[in-house]
Amino acid sequence: MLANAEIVRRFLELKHQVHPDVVSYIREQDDPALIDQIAAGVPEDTLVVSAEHIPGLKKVRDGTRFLVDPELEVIMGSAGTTGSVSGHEDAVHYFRNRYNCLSSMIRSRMTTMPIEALVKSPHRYRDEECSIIGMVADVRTTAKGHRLIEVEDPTGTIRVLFNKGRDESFAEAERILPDEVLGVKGKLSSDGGLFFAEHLFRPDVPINNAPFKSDRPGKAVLISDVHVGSDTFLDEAWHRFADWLQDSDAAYLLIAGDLVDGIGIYPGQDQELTIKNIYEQYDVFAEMLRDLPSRIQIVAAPGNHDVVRMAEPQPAIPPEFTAKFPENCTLVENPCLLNLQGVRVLMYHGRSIDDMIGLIPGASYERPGEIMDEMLKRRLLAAPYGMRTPIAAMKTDRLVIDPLPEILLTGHVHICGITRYRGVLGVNAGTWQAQTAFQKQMNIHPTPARAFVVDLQTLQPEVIDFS
Ligand code: D5M
Ligand code: FE
Ligand code: ZN
Repeated sequence: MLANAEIVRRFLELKHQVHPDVVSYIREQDDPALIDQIAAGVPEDTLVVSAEHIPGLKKVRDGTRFLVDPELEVIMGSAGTTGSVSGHEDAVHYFRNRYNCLSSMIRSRMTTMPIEALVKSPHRYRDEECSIIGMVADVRTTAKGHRLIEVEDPTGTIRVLFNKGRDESFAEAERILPDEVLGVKGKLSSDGGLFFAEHLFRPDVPINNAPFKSDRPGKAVLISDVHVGSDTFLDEAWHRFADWLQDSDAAYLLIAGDLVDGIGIYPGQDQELTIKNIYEQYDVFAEMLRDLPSRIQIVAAPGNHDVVRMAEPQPAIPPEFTAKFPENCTLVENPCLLNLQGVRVLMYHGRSIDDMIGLIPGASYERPGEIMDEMLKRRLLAAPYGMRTPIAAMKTDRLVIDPLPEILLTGHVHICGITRYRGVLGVNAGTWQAQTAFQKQMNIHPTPARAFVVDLQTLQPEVIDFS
């Protein structure tokens, strides 16, 4: 199998730099002849060989877009669709559903075998390169610094070792999260008890992913974490934003959760509240929305400070709190998938970012865009079950990213970030709350009072600072 460094070196010999997407494509195809084929078609003045230079690889987008009227549709996560959970049975279905969705994405790119086949006839597969797809049941670092994981498919379980000497797969192995689904290529140990990994494969975004763009004008404004009721809510900045919206040509306003600060969310919170009644917090928020132009379609989802259950998917904020909300506001669940003029927006509050920052080496609150890339690679909004992000195990896994959106919108960390991963635009929209005492203690520096405007015809974002 070709190593990354070898692929890069071969292109350098041909006087080309090469994009990592092309490197991983060649590695997955496992066909050294591809390098010459690709290089032959690259125009001389090309600085970096990218996916568009791969012969025969056409940009495709999944599915057809049915345009609706009015041009806002909640594809997934409309109010009342999360349902309740009943326990053990649901957890079994839940993980099976996650495995089925994600393994099929990997299986379309590689030939794999059931774990049971390997485990039951180790002699047959010894010394032969094989591939499996499993969900990560356990992940740890050994005393010698290797990465040892246990993966599970519907037929069996096997331990997989990533040797720290294999630089490139090891860097990825260090980023393995509990409960993500991986494809692994490698060889079985002679006693059949261990699988030596050579490469790992994630469900990922296809490199020929072509995002849909609206064929008519339309702009969406993306914000998050308003935290009404907190003494650090930035009232004046919000009013500047509201004034600006009056004259803007925005058609949509999406709010990714933590609409209000809530009550009893953390110890001593009442000391930091200007509005201590949860109904009043939503009433004030409702008033703020009523002051915005009624032509704007508003979509509001809950976050971990809102009044609904913490476990994701979180239900929409119930009617007893939203009686005063304007008619142009649609309340949705967290996460939800929206269709704006054919452009799909996956809106997720982002609680799992806390877990991912704790687990991924080098990840930082300062760069939420990188975490959004990691979500897209795993095609999961939240991988680990049973950490800081509570997950409601239902029959289907609503945290799987499928279908792919054009835009992924998150919030929660109160720090803006922007990313573009294989055509998908990621925006972490920040907050309307200044630094809290807790964040000061944690050395978290928010970037408040920003709104992101995305042109649905070009998918280009613009950030506007109201601070
Ligand atoms: O979260 C705002 C940010 O502050 C987010 O990055 C998490 C961090 N935060 C908030 N509370 C805690 C606790 N208790 N531990 C660790 N990190 C925390 P928000 O959801 O707005 O409170
Ligand atoms: Fe928040
Ligand atoms: Zn939050």
